[in-house]
Amino acid sequence: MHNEVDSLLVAHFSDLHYSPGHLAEADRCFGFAVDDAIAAGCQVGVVSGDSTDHRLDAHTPALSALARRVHQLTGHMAVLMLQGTYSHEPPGTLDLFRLIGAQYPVYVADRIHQVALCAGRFVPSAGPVFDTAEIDVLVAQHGIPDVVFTCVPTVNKAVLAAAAGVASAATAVGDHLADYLKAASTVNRQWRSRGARTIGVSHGTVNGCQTEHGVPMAGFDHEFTIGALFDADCDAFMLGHIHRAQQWAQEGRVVAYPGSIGRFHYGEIGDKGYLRWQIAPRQTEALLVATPARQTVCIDFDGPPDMAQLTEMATDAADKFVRIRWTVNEEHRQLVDREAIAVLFGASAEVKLEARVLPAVRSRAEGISRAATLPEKLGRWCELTGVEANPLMDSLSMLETLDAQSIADRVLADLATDPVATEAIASPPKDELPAVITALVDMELEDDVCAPVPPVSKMEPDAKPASLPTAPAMDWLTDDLFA
Ligand SMILES: [Mn+2]
Repeated sequence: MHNEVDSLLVAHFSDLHYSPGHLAEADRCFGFAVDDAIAAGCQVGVVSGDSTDHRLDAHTPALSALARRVHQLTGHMAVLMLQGTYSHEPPGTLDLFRLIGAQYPVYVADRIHQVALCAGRFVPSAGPVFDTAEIDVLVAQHGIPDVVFTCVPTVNKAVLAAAAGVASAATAVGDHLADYLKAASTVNRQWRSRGARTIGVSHGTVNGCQTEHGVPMAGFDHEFTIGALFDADCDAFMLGHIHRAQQWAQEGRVVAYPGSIGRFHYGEIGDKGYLRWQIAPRQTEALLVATPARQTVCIDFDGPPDMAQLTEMATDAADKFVRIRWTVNEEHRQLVDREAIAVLFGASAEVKLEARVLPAVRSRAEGISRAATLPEKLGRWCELTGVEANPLMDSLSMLETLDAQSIADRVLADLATDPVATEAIASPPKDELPAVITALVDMELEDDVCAPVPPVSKMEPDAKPASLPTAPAMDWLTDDLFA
């Protein structure tokens, strides 16, 4: 099949994330993709990293499920597995897969290098790229390869600097990679001139790509630029790491992410699938074949959930994974009827309710607990909140020394001598005063000042404007308390 202009069919899977938690989703989707790739007659399989989600023990059912699928593939095609993110796929995880090839082998790419696939056999380069002598020997022994891979697995900077032969360790990873890809392009052109197809495979972030949440990745610390990838001069560049499918084309060459095989998180947008590549020099295409990934429905409320809206949503949410999030103030948290929501979405595959409760932020009255007496506490509180202390102190001493009747008599007597203040009777202050005391007494146990203290100044017989808290002094009532 090699050395011809006809297309090579390659099945490209990525970010399988096999793990106990993701097993059902990963295996339903990867199982579908493997069956589909075999049925479509794909000739080569590529897994571009993150086959597993994290370190897996040998007895984990997820590991054997993954091995079974890869084994199934190798009954029909050679498979190249690339090392992905270390935290997902600890180095060495893939070693075992070298042993499970059936009719065709599994090749594990865990270093930066090139590897030729010759009639179902992988022949790697000794160094980062094939040198001319190696190419001559390879062609003499195996003929023209069906395809030559340029492999750039997840690497650390030191390894890359060594592989690319770049002395400056301070240079960014992206620069090293760009240097390496440029070096690879010279070799790729040689292969192409002999009739071999060329494929790049890597696991990393392309600057400007879009995440599965629709967020563009922009910055200087991303591994590749699209330009650097096209500079490698591969007919196809197969990427892993980003979970959203996307592709770029230039002069018949294509760079693409298939995205993750399944939908592993809420809020991931777009189809999930694998890429079926048709690769011919300068005539490459990549088609996303959707997998039966789970469907998720997400809604966020700024405030308590709107039950009418949820009722409407629920009609279309059967068998889907539903996440409902809301943000409420602490005092409104009881307004949400979780059970009613769960009943609404009874037919859904999963209902995840996430409440974000905004705590009432209390102003701390620092040092108030160290004040020994009630008047001292009141004094400290007035100091911290900017309230004039004298009228409150007078009222406090009155409360401490007189009974209710005497206080009332005294207020009335003062009013009789000061007719201007008569209106103050309209709002009987008597009921409000104990609240002040309660609030202050509470402070002995807790330093919080949480209850809005009633405007005590009304008790001031003179009702002088000066005794009323001035506007800025009242800020704590409205602004600070719940800021
Ligand atoms: Mn991944």
